[in-house]
Amino acid sequence: MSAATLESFLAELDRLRADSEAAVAAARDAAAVEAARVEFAGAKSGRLKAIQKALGGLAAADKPAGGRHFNEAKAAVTELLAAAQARLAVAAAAGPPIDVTLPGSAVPLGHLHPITQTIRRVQEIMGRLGFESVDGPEVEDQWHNFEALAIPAEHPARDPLDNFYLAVARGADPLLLRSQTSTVQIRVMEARRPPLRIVSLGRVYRPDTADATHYPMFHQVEGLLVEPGTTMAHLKSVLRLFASSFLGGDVHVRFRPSFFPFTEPSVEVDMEWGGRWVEMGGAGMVDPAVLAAVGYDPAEVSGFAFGLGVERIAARRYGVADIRDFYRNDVRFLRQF
Ligand code: FA5
Repeated sequence: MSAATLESFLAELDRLRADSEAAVAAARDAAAVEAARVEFAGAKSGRLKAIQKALGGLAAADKPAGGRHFNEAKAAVTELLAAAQARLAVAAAAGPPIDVTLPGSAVPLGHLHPITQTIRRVQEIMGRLGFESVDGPEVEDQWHNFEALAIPAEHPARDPLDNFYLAVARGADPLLLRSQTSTVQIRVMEARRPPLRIVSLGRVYRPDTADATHYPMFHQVEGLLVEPGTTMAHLKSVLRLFASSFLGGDVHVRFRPSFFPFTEPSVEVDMEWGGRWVEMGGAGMVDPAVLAAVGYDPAEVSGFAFGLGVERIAARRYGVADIRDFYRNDVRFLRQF
């Protein structure tokens, strides 16, 4: 290069910078970056080297300005090449490029336990029938677990329900883990006036030995409706509507005479689904004595109540033969729901 004037010298530097930027931007791999480095910054025949030589041909007065611009251009080109090399090194460390068109690998998500799913489904179906979901305590006093439900201390109905007592201060009323969700009937009736339509779903505890249909901790759905003019026909309709929604298809409901101290008359509720009758729970008309004990007038209102076993209806719904499977914590089993 025989640049004699400062203008042509600076123009050559500008061209070099523009060319080097274009070459680095177009470089897709290490070989292309290396080729750009040799072309622009090569020690023997790089273009920077050639321009540096031309610096000597400038007029003495132009040399300081020419030298300053040359140094700037050299620094810019060097930095450009170093950045391109660093970029490639990072890309190489990150492995092969990602193909965003490939299907992603799914992140395994957990899901709700089948009993929780059943509880939510029951609440949803009963909600559509106008029953509000309410909660009650799992640690209960004897009044709500027994006496208010017309089960006095010496009553034989207490035996299968008497369960896990908590240590309390001497002289205090003993507390226990509730053995049925019927406790919530009493709590709600004590706190509110009719008309009432509630469901309560929760854990209960009994001294039962675990087998295919029993577990010492299980869940119940309690339903309570208190309105003037309520009859057994309403009870049966509600249970049948519930069973049809929950199990799907036309479910038949059968009442068998039974006894619960807090309902009169009392029945066992069976449901026929898939050609088999299965006992789902107990039910009946709220005993007038229970209504009176919570301050309702039995001449004015009547009500029905039912209590179903959640594990039993879940087992029926999902075709599970042994309710103990729900609590074995075997994810291969639980994953199916
Ligand atoms: C009761 O608990 C009454 N409170 C039901 C009731 C409510 C009657 C309102 C009248 C009015 P029972 O003890 O039968 O009744 O239990 C109801 C249901 O809970 C049973 O039908 C069964 O489905 C379920 N169940 C009872 N014991 C167990 C157990 N150990 N494991 C799993 N489910 C059980």
